Amino acid sequence: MTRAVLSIGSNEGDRLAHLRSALDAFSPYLLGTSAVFQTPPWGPVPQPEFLNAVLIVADDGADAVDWLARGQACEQAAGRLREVRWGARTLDVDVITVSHSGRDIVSDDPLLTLPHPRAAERAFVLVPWWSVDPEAELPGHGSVLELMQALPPAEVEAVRMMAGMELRA
Ligand code: A4P
Ligand code: MG
Repeated sequence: MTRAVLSIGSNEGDRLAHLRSALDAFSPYLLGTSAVFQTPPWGPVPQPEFLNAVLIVADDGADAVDWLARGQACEQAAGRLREVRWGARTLDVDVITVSHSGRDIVSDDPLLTLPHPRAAERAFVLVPWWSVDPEAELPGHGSVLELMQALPPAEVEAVRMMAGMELRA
């Protein structure tokens, strides 16, 4: 059995509908769902604010690559065009961690790097993840709470929970 932590994000089109489409696709496997957070764009590309959330999923029959493939199928269904790296997108599904029977999978394969190489620096991943699993650990980096506390406070505060905006319709 694998358990995965997925970060979903959208900053183009009907952002909430795009996040909900990912929730629907992963609903057979869902263990947990964070609230929806509005987050300033991270990275070098100027672009609109994102909505982000974190899903925790598990499946007896899935390996790590299956989670990536399922995420990419959601991105395609949301009409995602891969034009600019780190640029605006209808839907992005990043695989943050995968564990197999409780053991964390570590991979430096560029097609699926685990844990996600930039998760430790991203408040838009850590804050929703911590909110759905306060005990969470990012393999090789420590607890999500400590990672969050190590970021500039302004970055953490800028990740704002959207009251009244539920992932579940
Ligand atoms: N890939 C390797 N490892 C992984 C993994 N753990 N999860 C490969 C997902 N994909 C992984 O990704 C490029 C390639 O990474 C894939 O072919 C896959 O095999 P992509 O989704 O095609 O391109 P991308 O998303 O533009 O690039 P990248 O590097 O994945 O960007 P990120 O890291 O996803 O960053 N700001 C806020 N506030 N919120 C966001 O959600 N997202 C991004 C995108 C930038 N800024 C953001 C947000
Ligand atoms: Mg991505």
